[in-house]
Amino acid sequence: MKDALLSRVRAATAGLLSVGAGLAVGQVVAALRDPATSPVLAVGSAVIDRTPTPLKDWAIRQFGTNDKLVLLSSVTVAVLVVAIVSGLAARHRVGVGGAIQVAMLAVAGWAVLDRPFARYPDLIPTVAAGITSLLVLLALLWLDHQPTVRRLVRRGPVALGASGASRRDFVVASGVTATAAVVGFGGARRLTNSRSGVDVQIPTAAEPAAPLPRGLDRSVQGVTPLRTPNAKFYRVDTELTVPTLDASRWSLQIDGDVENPYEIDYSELLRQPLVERNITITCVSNEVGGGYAGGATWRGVLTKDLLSRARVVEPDRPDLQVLSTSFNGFTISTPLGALTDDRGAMLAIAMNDAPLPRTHGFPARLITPGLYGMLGCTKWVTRLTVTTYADKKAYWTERGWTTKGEIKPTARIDVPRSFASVQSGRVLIGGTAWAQRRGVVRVQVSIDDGRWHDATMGPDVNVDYWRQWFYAWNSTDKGTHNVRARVIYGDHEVQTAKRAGVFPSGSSGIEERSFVVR
Ligand SMILES: Nc1nc2c(c(=O)[nH]1)N[C@H]1C(S)=C(S)[C@@H](COP(=O)(O)O)O[C@H]1N2
Ligand SMILES: [Mo]
Repeated sequence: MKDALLSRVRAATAGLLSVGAGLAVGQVVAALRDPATSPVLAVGSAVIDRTPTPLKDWAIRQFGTNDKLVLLSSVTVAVLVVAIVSGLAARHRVGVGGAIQVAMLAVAGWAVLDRPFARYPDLIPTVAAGITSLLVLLALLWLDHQPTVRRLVRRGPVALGASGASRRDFVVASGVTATAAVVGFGGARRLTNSRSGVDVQIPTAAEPAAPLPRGLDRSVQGVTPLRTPNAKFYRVDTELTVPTLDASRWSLQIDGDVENPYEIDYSELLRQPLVERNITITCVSNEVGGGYAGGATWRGVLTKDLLSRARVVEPDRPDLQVLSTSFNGFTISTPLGALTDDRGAMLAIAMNDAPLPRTHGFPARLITPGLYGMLGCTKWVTRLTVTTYADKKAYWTERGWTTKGEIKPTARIDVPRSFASVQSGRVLIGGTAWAQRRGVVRVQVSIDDGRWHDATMGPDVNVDYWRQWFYAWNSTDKGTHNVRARVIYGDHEVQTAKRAGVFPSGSSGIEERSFVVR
């Protein structure tokens, strides 16, 4: 009885370790070529692309920017369960165990080839993973004296010698395989990271942005800094790994309903007149009070100039869009007008005086003031196609999100934090507010549902940049209090109190939070 159980445990171990070793080899081979071709990531991406929108929103709400990690871990757990099953099956019929692994391989291969622009050589990491896992499975079961494997090997062309192996050999071999797999995963990760730095010189702008004034964050602790450092800038995209594009092989194609389609490469781009602007970008998935917004100084080439060289055929047609495509086929629709009017939309190549980081779209991305990221901020962009909304649908459009995504004006409270406990006396309430294209006029604060008080405003950088604010409140009553903040923007319009969720066109409503005076 006990023997039978132990034998099952060892078979399960063999299944698990063989697939683990295979995946590790797949990661290493992929890291050497292109990390995105790893079978794990390919399957993960395929799952993410097929996750229904409500489930995806739920994952983003529950896990924030870890949503992808959670999805990826679920895929990994599922794979490991199947791996165990393959080991158990091989104990009775080696062919069945092998067939289960081959089926997994086939699914991974399909996922790899299903990626946009995939080529057959992209299968190399998956095939290497499959061969490794089958060989390791056979070797471990052989060492474990599994008769099915012994029979197979004896009949086969290779003579593995007499059966001198002991159970101890199985344990040692398992330990070695597990260690090798862990080292493999770690090594693959380091390889990928070491290739993620960028080393280019971006020329200065012909029209530099005015330097940012001193922000309120210097005086009011906890208020969002006026400029978001690159390393702290929110990141939202559908990629599982950070794309590592090579600037010298990158180019941007401009085509569609234009008289002069053309292509521009990175070195030519650097020779164009560069502009620089301070712009706050925001994600449509940002909840009221959320952190998916950032302010930075962007440097690049105006899309207006890039598109005028292409000469749009009928520029005044109202249904024209620019479909921008990233290196792997992800797409975004931007109204043509937003890229050709005077707001200063650009193809950005630098962020806060540094080359665009890989996480934010290196070598080049779009930045469109006033529109949510999913409608005007394509990262790793390689193509701009002038077309109509009827002809082409972008990635999020197909998933039901709006195509008219003006960023909704909002005020955010940064301090006190939710349920923070503060000293009685002078309580500093502060935060930031944005109303891109319209401009923040002021922020008002209401405490315990009382009347609205004007906050003290931080520097006004420009209409497309966020603005810091604070309000000093003299607290007398101990206990729980609540605070609300709203923005007055543009032509003295008041931020709407109407609540909306993020789908399909961005959240709205007034942020309210509680804190305790002690
Ligand atoms: N290629 C690509 N570009 C993309 C996305 C994406 O998934 N893929 N996401 C968009 C979304 S939803 C947002 S909010 C912004 C975020 O830009 P950031 O990650 O630099 O902050 O990028 C946009 N550009
Ligand atoms: Mo977004």
